[in-house]
Amino acid sequence: MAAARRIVVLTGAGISAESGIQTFRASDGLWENHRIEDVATPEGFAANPVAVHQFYNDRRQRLLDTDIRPNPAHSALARLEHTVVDRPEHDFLLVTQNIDNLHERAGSQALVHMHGELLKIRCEQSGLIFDTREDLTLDTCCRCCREPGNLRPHVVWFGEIPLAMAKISKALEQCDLFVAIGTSGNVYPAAGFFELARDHGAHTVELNLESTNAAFDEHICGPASTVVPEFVE
Ligand code: BJW
Repeated sequence: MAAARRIVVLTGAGISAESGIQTFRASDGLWENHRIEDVATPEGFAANPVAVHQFYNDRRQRLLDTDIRPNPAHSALARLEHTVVDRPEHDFLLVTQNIDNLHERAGSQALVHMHGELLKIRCEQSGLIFDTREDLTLDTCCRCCREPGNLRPHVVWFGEIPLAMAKISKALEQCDLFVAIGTSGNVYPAAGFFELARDHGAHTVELNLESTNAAFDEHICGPASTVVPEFVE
């Protein structure tokens, strides 16, 4: 860690599990009770927008109404960023697949939400993005076009292109340390990031409850709230 100058960290649902947010593919995960085709594809949304808005409204409500807060893993990554960016010729990018807001609440700033953000919605006509915490009728009419039914969750579904890919690819090609935390490696393109970084010379490390891919250079197994602070400090 001390020798690394350019660091890219990829996080997945596992980093927020100990904050009380469900992962996707565990036996008690989100995909147990919801079919991906129904709630996480453009086709599912076109077929039943009300049900998809409900799925995301429920998750928003849980994020806002409960005592869900960042855990020590989120805080450790925010500290790492501030340490790294203070050093000359060092760089740091945190790429999260998560749509919760726990990284920013922990203080991370060099952050990309590649699968979108739960608390935002987007007008499909104009592309304008709104914060759902503002006074807005979520699933009927948007401020810009006043048309009904143009709003959708600002998230990336299967078959859609993840956000900020150019920025992410550039950082992966330039980094000398790539760290994946709490992601199963089931979903592309994120699942291929470690190979891109490794092919450009980076050391690759996985932190997870269990090893998901033997091809990482290093594996650190354990709960994120314990192993991430240990790894960072
Ligand atoms: C802990 C822990 C603790 C637990 N401590 N660890 C073949 C056929 C068809 C399609 C494809 C194909 N090959 C590739 C594709 C494309 C497709 C894809 O990957 N499909 C696969 C199913 C094969 N991908 C796409 O369509 C993507 N777009 C795309 O590829 O566009 C083309 C393109 C790309 C780039 C440039 C140009 C063009 C889009 C994918 C969108 C994914 N969207 C979702 C929903 C987002 C909104 C929402 O939240 O509702 O994103 S799906 C879901 O999975 C969500 C997550 O971000 C994502 C990854 O899940 P994650 O985070 O890994 O969670 P889990 O549950 O899987 O794993 C948790 C891990 O944590 C586990 O390993 C645990 O062990 C660990 N853990 N507790 C540490 N306490």
